Amino acid sequence: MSMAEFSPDLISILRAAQHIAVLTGAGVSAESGIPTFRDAQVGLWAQYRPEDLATPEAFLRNPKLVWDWYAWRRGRVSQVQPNAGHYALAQMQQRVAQFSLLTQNVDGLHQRAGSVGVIELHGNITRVKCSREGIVIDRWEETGETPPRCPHCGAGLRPDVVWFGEMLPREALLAANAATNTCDVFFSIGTSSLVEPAASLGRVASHRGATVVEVNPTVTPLTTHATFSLQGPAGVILPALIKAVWPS
Ligand code: BV8
Repeated sequence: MSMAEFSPDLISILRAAQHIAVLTGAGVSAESGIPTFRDAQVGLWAQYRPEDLATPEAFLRNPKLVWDWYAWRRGRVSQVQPNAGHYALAQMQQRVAQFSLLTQNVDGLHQRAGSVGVIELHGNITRVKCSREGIVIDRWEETGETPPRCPHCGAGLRPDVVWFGEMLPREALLAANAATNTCDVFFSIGTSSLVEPAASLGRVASHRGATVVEVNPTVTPLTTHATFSLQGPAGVILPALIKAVWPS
């Protein structure tokens, strides 16, 4: 996209912004080769819906199946790289007085692209925690049993992510609400705006008068609340937007 494609109003608003908040979803990682949550599952996992596996009930019912699904996803994340959209957000952070990056993604790609202080609303698939104590476990004995057992209490280990039906981490939610309530500009990038409570943040920002910018190839429930709707892939739009707003 060229500079001509962006509204002069958007460019001047971003240049003047003191606090930009950004909410990202699986769409930001699509161009890294990670299928979005609503893309069809592949291979062995094609028979399952993510919503049916990403729950405490699924883990209780079949801990090995859920552990193996996350182990497969962890392996896939380790083989991909951040894309131009991730890097553009790390650059934006350098250009703005205050920048809050809230992500629903669990792949850690924002951090690998250089973003700091990332607020992980749904946890991080590269971390593992004890299913009983809730503490992050870095090392465990591989006995061939899956899921492996907590070295402290012997309970099964699980991914350190927020499953459907589970509360979001309190600190992350407080930080996300604070950023939403104080930012000048709220970006919603690569999310279908369906999963709560993250999906409400854009509407809250819009209702309090922040400028809301949506970046998504398709229309979502947030689009009608957005001040600017940039329709296209994040990996194309974001680098072009950075160049247009901060050319030096
Ligand atoms: C909770 C971690 C208290 C696990 C995930 C209020 C109303 C209705 C329902 C609820 C509600 N409150 C709670 C619920 C229930 C539930 C919920 O929201 N259900 C939905 C489905 C209706 N929420 C919860 O359970 C949350 N907990 O609120 O606790 C509570 C509990 C029960 C009842 C009441 C209160 C916990 C939610 C967290 C779940 N964990 N992930 C894992 O990853 O395995 S959510 C999962 O979905 C991922 O984190 C993912 O990021 C997230 C959201 O999906 P998106 O990121 O938006 O991805 P999606 O595929 O949907 O869309 C991709 C988008 O990208 C598309 O729009 C596409 O067009 C776009 N795109 C594609 N390519 C590109 C692109 N955009 C830009 N560039 C591209 N190249």
